[in-house]
Amino acid sequence: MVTQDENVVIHVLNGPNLNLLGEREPEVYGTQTIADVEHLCCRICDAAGVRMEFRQTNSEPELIEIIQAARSSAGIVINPAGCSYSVSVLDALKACTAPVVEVHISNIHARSEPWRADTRTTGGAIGVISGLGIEGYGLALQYLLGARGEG
Ligand code: CA2
Repeated sequence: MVTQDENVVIHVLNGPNLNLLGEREPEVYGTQTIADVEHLCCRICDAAGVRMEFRQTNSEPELIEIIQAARSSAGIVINPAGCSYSVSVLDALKACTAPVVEVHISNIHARSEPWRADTRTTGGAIGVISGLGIEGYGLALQYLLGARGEG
């Protein structure tokens, strides 16, 4: 059994409408739900002995508050969804000492709407994973968990 280190917290944050994941546009977002995303993330953090806080909000101001509260944690995985184009969310991410990895379920560079690729928030992240479905969350967590051991 891996012992949980209660002092090490990784945050997985989700923006507007991701609570509806799995309900429509399965050809773009797949059929898995936000609960499936939480299970996936929980499994990975549990195995690493790290505490995870998983949040989804439909409110941009609330997302900013959540980011601020998480700013000095061990890491943040964020799918800002429709808030990906927000200067205020970018500014909140830039104020974080926590390493940030941005995730998009779909490949925002291959979508029919070119504006989807013009994310502002990516400027506040170490890197971005886009188009690998919900597996992107797992890969982002693996990166943050690996980076933690590198001192
Ligand atoms: O691909 C992603 O993860 C996105 O961040 C998802 C956002 C979209 O605005 C971004 O351009 C790309 C949309 C989130 C809402 O997702 C739903 C999925 C299925 C059903 C309802 C909402």
